[in-house]
Amino acid sequence: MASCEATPPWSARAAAVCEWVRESWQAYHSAAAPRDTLAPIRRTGRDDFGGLRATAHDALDTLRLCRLEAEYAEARALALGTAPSDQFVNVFETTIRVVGGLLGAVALDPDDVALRDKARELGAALLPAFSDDGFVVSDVRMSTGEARQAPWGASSVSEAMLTPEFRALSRLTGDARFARAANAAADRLVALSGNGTRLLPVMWKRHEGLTGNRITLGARGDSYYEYLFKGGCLLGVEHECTAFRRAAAAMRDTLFARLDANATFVDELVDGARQPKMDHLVCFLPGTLAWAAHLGVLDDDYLGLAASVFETCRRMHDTPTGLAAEIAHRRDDGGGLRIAAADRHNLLRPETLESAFWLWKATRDEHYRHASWRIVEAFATHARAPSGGFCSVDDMLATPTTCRDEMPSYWLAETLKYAYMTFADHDVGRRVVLNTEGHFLSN
Ligand code: DMJ
Repeated sequence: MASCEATPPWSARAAAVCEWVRESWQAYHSAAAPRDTLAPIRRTGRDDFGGLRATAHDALDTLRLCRLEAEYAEARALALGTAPSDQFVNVFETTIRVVGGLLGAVALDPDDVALRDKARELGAALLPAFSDDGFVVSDVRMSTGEARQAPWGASSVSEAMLTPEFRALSRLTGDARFARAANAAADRLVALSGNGTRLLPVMWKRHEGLTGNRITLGARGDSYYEYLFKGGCLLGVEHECTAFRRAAAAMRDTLFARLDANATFVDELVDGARQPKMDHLVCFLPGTLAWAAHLGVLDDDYLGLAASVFETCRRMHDTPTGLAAEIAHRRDDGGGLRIAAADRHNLLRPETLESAFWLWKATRDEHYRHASWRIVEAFATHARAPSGGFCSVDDMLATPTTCRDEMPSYWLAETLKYAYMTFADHDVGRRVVLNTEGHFLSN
């Protein structure tokens, strides 16, 4: 996989991002490894993903892209030393961060048999979550194979759609069990959606089917749609790609709301009624729509729609700090965005940067690189932990900001990676698949 030479100042900006990658890794490695994540204020580690060394796995392919070879060796050693957890772990988070991180490293170095075998070992320890009827329970104790449903008794549709990672595992290992398990769940979900004609309520119970009253492209729903595109259209699974096309039309017709001539908000539906609420998580969508239109999977019109939804995401960052809130509301007095007091935290999330990358690739409009630079500058200014690393922020409207004692692992996997790839103009092929955590599953 080649990287095009970027012209200044973009190459300098790519280098600045890699320096933040180095700083973030160093802070994690010195104070938190081998725990899952860095608590940057107390300068300690926390096991919030079952002690699977989540940050080490999540950092692998980003460190490689930045050519931080010594740091990559540290992360690789931690990853290879990871044992299946003896706690119940969330199957989705473990798949996207831990298995996804290993697969990302293997995609960039296909000769690394040891990392591939670790991906196989940890992936196999998740298989008890999948059952022959196509249901996926949320939690597994990897060391014993016990599978259980989360206490609320349901999985989300995002948690059950894991086709890109499990198909990659089958392709790399020759073991068909991985793809078979994920395909069964995807087939059931696609069937429940009327082959894409209906957007899905986000919760799924084994014996009751889809439950709950909320349809959202944000929390619990987001990556189901992302994976219809990536697993379906990019991996050539036609019925999933058809479902993606239909779902894109359904979103456009039932959830999109114009803020003005340039910006489109994405509502939620509760009991069929529009709710003018948009999670920052929804900001993965413009990138997905733009790339799908660029590849000819969707009509050209979707490129304009993608740009318009992106503009709403960009405006979420028009704040005193340049940081977005976790959730925005659409004002009903015409036009702008409203932030509720409870939603003012910023969790170093990647989605707007992710979409800027795909829109930059699809359009070559430097607007998207400039928008990305403003966002990472805001992180560098307002989300630095005093004693090293970066931190989520309590209130993105208040300056100076107050650090939360957490540096999420996706900061290294996704947020900084998409920024780097935008500024370096990293050359991804037309059919490259990155999982929902930003890990390369192919190159
Ligand atoms: C990441 O772990 C993944 O992008 C996931 O799909 C959603 N949440 C975070 C980032 O915000």
